[in-house]
Amino acid sequence: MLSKKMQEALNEQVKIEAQSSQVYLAMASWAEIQPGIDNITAFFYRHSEEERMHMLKLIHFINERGGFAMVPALEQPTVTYPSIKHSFHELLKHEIMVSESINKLVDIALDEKDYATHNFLQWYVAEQVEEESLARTLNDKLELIGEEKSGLYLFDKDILNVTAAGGKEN
Ligand code: OFO
Repeated sequence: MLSKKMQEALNEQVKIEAQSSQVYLAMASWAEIQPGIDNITAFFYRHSEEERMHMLKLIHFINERGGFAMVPALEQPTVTYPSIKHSFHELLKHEIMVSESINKLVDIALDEKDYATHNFLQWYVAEQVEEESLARTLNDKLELIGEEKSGLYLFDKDILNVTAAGGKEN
């Protein structure tokens, strides 16, 4: 059984994951109307789907543990970006914020001696390591290529090799 405090904190995370999905969905829609970056667009759409999966996983966990997962209202995400580079920079900032939030949840689980939730959260801890690492790699690449069209063309081809789920490149 979840404590009230743990349940509230997990419900907050439901909102963060849902909001993450919206943020990346908005990036995807914006990228889709930019010429020639189909793979970047697909990357953002896929990332948005993954965040929804993170949210659903939390919802099921809360409900299975005797709590009630409340589907939250969401904020309007940023809908346009000055450049592709900006959007990836925001993605990294966002993932860092999510990691901090997961770490706080882990702290609460330990405080509450809720070892089941602590165990459940380890999946998110590992996921955040992957997502931050992927976001850093992509930002580093964009830094190297600059804003030139030829660089973006290569970046768009390269991102095909990146799996959002694993954060690995092959
Ligand atoms: Fe849910 O991992 Fe990104 O935000």
